[in-house]
Amino acid sequence: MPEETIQHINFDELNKKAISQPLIKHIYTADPSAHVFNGKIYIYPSHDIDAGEAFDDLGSHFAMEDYHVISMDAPTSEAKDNGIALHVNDVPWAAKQMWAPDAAEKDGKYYFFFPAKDYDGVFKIGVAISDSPTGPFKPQPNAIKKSLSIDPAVFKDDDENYYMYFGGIWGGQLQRWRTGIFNAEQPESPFAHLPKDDEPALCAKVAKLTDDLLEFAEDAKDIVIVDENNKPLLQGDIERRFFEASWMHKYKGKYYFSYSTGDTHFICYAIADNPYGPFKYAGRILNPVVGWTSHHSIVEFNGEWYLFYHDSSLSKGVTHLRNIKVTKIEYDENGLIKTINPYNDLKV
Ligand code: FUB
Repeated sequence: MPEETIQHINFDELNKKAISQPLIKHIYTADPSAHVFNGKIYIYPSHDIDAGEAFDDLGSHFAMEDYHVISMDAPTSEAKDNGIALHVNDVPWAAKQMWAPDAAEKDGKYYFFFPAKDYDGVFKIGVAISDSPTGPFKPQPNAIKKSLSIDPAVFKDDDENYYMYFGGIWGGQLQRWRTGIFNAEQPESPFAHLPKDDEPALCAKVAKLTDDLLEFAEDAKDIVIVDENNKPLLQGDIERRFFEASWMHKYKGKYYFSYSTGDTHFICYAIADNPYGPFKYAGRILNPVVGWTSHHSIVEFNGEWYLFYHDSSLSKGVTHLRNIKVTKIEYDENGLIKTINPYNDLKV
């Protein structure tokens, strides 16, 4: 995830044209997973810092150490930072890189899901528990068994089953698990072990969670995204294939799987009749934002739908110093989401 040139961007003009402004400005935040618990919005973001790591295609410069929970009474209200909810030093198995998290509520308890690299440099996913949606969260001593890669998103279905969607390629290491065993060869290469361009794309994963939400109840399955001819998207289809940042929401009985295309910077989505898919590619939700990464969540509040997302406008384009934002989303009469241009007619 190298820094791309931002010389051409006039940030005063960009901020004027932006459809929304940073929700908080006193810390850098990214990867906002938003939920409505007890009528209030809680956002579970990454907490970006400048740890002085060199930029590379593995995302080593995303060296985050802790998490803060942000709360809002409504999407237009002031956002409140509730302080440190979990720190890497409190997680026995986690060494570094606290990347995009999520949370779920069950029976009055709050479960915080987060990826981090273990002491062997392998991304796993952990869970931590609290009686409060804002934490502090007490981590389980070990990562979730058979968890791998990054970007957990936990979806509660109407039948009270909970599913975790996860995975990310390049620095997210999903391609290293293709045989079921972690492939540690060529550790510096984000591209080694990827499928060829004319092969089916690597898929995000889904696993139903156990009743206590602490483990996978089944082996993770592939989230296959198919094109207009019902053929799986190919790895070379870089404007549509999955890269990272899974999210699931349900609209009018259909399952909407949304995700980032990474190096082409779109948030796209695909639709299915059940939580496992296959999902049919349906289009773009968000055009590219300032900064290399794009990551989002979608949530309903008082009958309206909102996209929480991030860009790097607050840091004037520093890719690993991002800020969370929110905007409304709209569906057409066929349930398709209207594509959002984050800076109106200005392209980045
Ligand atoms: O925040 C670190 C990583 O950047 C996330 O895990 C990815 O989704 C991307 O946003």
